[in-house]
Amino acid sequence: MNISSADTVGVSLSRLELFGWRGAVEPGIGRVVSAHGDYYHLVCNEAEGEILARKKKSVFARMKTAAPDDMRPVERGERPLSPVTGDFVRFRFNERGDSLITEVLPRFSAFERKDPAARRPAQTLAVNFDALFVMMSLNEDFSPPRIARYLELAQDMGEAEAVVVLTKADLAGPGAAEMAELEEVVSGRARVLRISALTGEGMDALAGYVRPRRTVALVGSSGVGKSTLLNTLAGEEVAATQEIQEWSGRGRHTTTSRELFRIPSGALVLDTPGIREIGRIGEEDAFLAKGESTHRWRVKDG
Ligand SMILES: Nc1nc2c(ncn2[C@@H]2O[C@H](COP(=O)(O)OP(=O)(O)O)[C@@H](O)[C@H]2O)c(=O)[nH]1
Ligand SMILES: [Mg+2]
Repeated sequence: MNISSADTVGVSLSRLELFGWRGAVEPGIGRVVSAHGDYYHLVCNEAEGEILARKKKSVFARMKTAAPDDMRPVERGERPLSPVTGDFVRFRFNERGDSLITEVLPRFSAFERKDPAARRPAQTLAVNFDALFVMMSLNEDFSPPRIARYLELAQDMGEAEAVVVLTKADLAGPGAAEMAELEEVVSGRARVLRISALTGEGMDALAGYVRPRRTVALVGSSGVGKSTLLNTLAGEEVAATQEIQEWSGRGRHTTTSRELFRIPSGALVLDTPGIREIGRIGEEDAFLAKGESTHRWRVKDG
């Protein structure tokens, strides 16, 4: 891929715009490229590379109530959004130390795991993406019900397109009946693409999504090939991948946090760990990780 795409020729774009910002360019706006506990790495127009920022405590402090947090129904929007990787934020730049994040700007898309059964806020898996690649491999991991669940969650994600990306097309895949089942659950709600990072099969079809200043979010179970796809698109190893464990056919956990990469073509790719790593290990997690015959949430406590 070529860095000097048509998109960047003749136009001088700020760093923030190169990282996907499409609003008015003002000082003090950054994009979160990774989050590590209380620390956030931001890209912005104020500095080269990445700067370190923390949340301004008085803005993001949790409200104190008598009830334990997980017993209190939390309405969306009740407290300020906490930044996650992919967010655009306002921050107070500090040249000599940590900058302070003061606000999370509205998200144009968000992929969330809502769980009405457990009374806790939705888990935000990816934000501000133009395309959501719902990835699943064509080997043992293949499960149409899981894809159905992802597409269900993607329904109100905002201004973005969901694309089902079936990986490892070079391996002996599922039979015709299983493929028909997949087609049925997708039922025209999303394009279905088949790729192999190994042979390059189907990679051309991704070009329409992997474009300068557009963000592609990769979601799907651990081991399906998300980081491998990122590396293939980048043309170099930017993320660690894993060897599938022979005995289980399942991957080990390599990508442990979400990270946003700008690849040489100018596209932005958000790599995520499998749902199990970012969620609590519980019934709902197993649900997305393994797939079930029903598309409903299990009610955990009743
Ligand atoms: N045969 C085959 N293996 C692949 C392909 N893409 C990824 N893999 C392998 O699948 C394993 C898991 O890949 P990884 O990218 O770490 O998965 P992630 O957990 O979704 O990020 C690694 O051993 C990769 O080499 C593919 O297209 N074909
Ligand atoms: Mg990974």
